[in-house]
Amino acid sequence: MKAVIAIDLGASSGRVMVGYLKDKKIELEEFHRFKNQQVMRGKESCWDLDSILTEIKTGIDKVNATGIEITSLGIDTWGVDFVLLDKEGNNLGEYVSYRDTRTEGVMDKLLTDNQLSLTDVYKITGIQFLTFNTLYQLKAIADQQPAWFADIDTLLFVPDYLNYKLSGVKHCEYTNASTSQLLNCQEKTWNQQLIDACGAKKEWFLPAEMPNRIIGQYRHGDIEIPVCSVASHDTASAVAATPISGNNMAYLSSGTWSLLGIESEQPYTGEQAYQYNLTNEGGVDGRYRVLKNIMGLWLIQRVKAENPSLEFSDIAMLARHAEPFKYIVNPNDNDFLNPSSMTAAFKEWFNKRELTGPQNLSEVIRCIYDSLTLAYADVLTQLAEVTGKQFDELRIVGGGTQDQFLNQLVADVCQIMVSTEPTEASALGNVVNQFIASDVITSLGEARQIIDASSEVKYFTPRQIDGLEQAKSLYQQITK
Ligand code: LFR
Repeated sequence: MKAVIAIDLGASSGRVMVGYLKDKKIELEEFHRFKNQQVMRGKESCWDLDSILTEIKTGIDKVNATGIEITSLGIDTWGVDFVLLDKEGNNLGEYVSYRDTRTEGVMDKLLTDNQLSLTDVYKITGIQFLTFNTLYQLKAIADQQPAWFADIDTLLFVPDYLNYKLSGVKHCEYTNASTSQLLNCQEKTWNQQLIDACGAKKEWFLPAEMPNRIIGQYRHGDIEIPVCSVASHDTASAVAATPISGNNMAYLSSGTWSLLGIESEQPYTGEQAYQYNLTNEGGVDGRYRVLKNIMGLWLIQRVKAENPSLEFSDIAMLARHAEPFKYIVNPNDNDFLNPSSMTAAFKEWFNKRELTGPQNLSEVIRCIYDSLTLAYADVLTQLAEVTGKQFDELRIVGGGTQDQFLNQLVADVCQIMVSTEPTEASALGNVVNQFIASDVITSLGEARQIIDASSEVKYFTPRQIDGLEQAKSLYQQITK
């Protein structure tokens, strides 16, 4: 039996887990779970990376106390966010989160200041335009010129920073770096023109290295564990753990974000892909994750936080009992990115357009489910058009698979066979990538077979539902 530690950080929690490989099956055991949420530092919405680091070490200690022999540890987190270090390796500024308002209006400013067009940026990077990409966060900093700006020596993405704090080694991992919108999509190297455009310096960036390699050691007391640079973007790890089979399967990584896409050996950066704002993020083995971000279960999580007595099962029940397709929004509207109240943001969305909006909690929740699944259907159609594929199965992975009502609604609205599992996709991807790094598993294909064999796959067959065509055309009008 072999065992590794997977540290999987999400936008609402962090987990330290052990992944075991035994008789060609993978098992996960959670040793430590802690809350993660944005905290205000002055006016900025930030991550508390210092506390996160303490929690990670606590988790490693808990594993170590059991005496299990550990081959390595690996960290995956969300994308785009980074830490700036001075020459001595001290961090500069706060650990600002991508949901902070500092990037409002910055994309336009970057384009105007540098006489660049959206297509110029897309042709280089193949990355979708999200207001919070690293490119715009850096421009926001450069324009504000904080007192410490001249001291910047190195930029580390969040998982690379945490690896650095554990091992003392500065490293840059490719899958997370690809979310920055600063890498050349084909060459996978930093693009000088975009670095100049956001006011950064080439010297701050380390070469983006392919994942699945040991980069250093974590030493603490009598503990010494090799640190493995895994596919450190959580979505890249989740896709690595998705048992993609055949050519006509799309995936949906369903968590705080819904990431719907395909895996491809080559990027899609043509006119149509640009029009649809499809992204070509980096995956294991230099593959591309051709996908699109949809606002995801963040919408539900925030409504739940405003109604603390609700369990997730109550939420699905409320949705089930409300009238379908009565209220539809564009879930990707920036109004939902970080509002002070999500429920109020929904009401406001309709008010702004002088439309009648949801009247009660149950209608708000139903509106979220309907709007999300309509967005999934829309992205599936766009992907089919761009890639010429005819999808016959959508594999849903991640925490969202626990919502059976949602799984069935996805099948019905997208009119596609849905399969689900694994739920712990990012952590499992993290685990198998470490086993690949230590030659315990030989390839990603083998890893996916092992994961599939270790999962209890469930299927959801599409049913005919009333009002779907009208709902789809309303969705098109809203999002035009
Ligand atoms: C999901 C995710 C998405 C990325 C968003 C922000 O956790 O990593 O892939 O677009 O968070 O980084």
